[in-house]
Amino acid sequence: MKLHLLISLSLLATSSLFAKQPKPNILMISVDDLNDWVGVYRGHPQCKTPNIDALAQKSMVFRNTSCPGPVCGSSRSALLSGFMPATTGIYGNANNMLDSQIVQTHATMPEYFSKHGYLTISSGKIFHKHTTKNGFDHGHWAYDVWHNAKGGGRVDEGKFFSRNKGIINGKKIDNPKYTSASGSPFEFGPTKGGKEETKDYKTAKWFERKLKEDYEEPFFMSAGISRPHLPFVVPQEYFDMYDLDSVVVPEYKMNDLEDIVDAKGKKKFKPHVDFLWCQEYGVHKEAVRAYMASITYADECVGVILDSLAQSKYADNTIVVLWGDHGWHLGEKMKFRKASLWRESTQLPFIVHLPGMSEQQDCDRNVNLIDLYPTLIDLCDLPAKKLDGKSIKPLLENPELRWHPTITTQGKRNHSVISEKWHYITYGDNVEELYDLENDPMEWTNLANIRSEKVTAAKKRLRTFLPKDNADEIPKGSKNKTVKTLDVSIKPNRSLADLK
Ligand SMILES: [Ca+2]
Ligand SMILES: [Ca+2]
Repeated sequence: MKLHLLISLSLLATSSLFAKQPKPNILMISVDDLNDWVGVYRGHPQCKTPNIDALAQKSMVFRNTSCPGPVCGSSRSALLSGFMPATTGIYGNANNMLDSQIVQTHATMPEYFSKHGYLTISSGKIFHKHTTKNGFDHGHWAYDVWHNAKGGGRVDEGKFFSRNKGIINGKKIDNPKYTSASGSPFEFGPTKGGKEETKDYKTAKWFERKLKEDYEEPFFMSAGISRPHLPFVVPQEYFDMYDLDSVVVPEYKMNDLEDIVDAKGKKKFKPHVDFLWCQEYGVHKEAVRAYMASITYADECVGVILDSLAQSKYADNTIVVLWGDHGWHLGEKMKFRKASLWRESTQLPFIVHLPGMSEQQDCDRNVNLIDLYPTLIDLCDLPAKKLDGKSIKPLLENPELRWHPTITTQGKRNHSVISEKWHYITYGDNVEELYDLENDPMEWTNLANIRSEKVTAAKKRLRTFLPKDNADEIPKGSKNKTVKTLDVSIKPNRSLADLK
């Protein structure tokens, strides 16, 4: 009897040992400020992204993905910490996630994978960058291997556009209405040199080398591509792919903002300064072409990394995830850039390839970048962890599964709740918006103040998804106490063993 038990136990141990599959590797590619103009998303009829489209052809394409927050800092901090802005108080680009109490006690996504046996490797923009008293905080502290991405490319001054500096096609045209307006530089134009000297291309080549190396542990590689983020400055060859005269400009209505008003009837929004500048100088097409050129350049860099993976021994056991951190307006709702709760800002491309997938599948459910951390834990069979998102592994198995709406937060008490049918927006000052996405995908007609049972019912249901608590914003980084020189030897006082 005793011997029998012993044999059974040893058989059990042996079989479970053999049953244990090696953990899949992860290749996560982030493309900064990439909106739905990616070919497969059909957000623009002309934008060329052959490499991302090729990835899509063997992946799950999530067609309705929201960002946790509609700027780099809040979106990335939520994705990487696993906690929403209303939980952490990280609402904007000036909030460093390390100042949030919950982040101080919980492992970020790469740290959690490192803690559980993965080798984490990163280069390019993954974490939002901050200046600190000790130099730049790149989020380098979260990785086992981190490479500082560098590169440039001198702009061709004769073909340069800058709203802030008052430059149109290389010519100085000062207009204080635009040059004195606030906002980071709105600039675009080609570089004089080729792609070989640019940062993202160099980053891609660095990953090409990394994918040729041998690893004892499974790896989690995070590649951050910085374009199409402003300035839209990329080599001339990408501008040449788009004929300026035939560039299609997004649709907008000049009276679009008039139906978003407070209780006194006062309009909440004005046309954006970049939009007005493009109108006044007739350069909307130039801006759209520069954004598309930047996307096509970013796509080529993504292609270098994906081709390297395909040619490597890791091709068949690596999960590939590609995401943009939020959307981007190019004139829709008389706005440029991000940082709004409208659909153009909150929606982004999100593509997941699992080993063995060989065909494109589409999922229309409302998912969120906050779901990525728990999803990767689930897919790699790491110990479960309580986070704000929810694993979308069930949707990767069955994209038709019933799901639920999701939210985006921009500053304390300002939220967007989106379902496949409706988009509800509520601001701390009680202004509301409601759009019928099926009949009004451009979000032109605000229904929030219309008296109708349908509207009342939609608002009531969507409001149930709002967070119950809204954390106070954590302190903003103080500019006069900061150092901008790189010092990656400085790391926060974090020990993986102590992090939850
Ligand atoms: Ca961004
Ligand atoms: Ca409107």
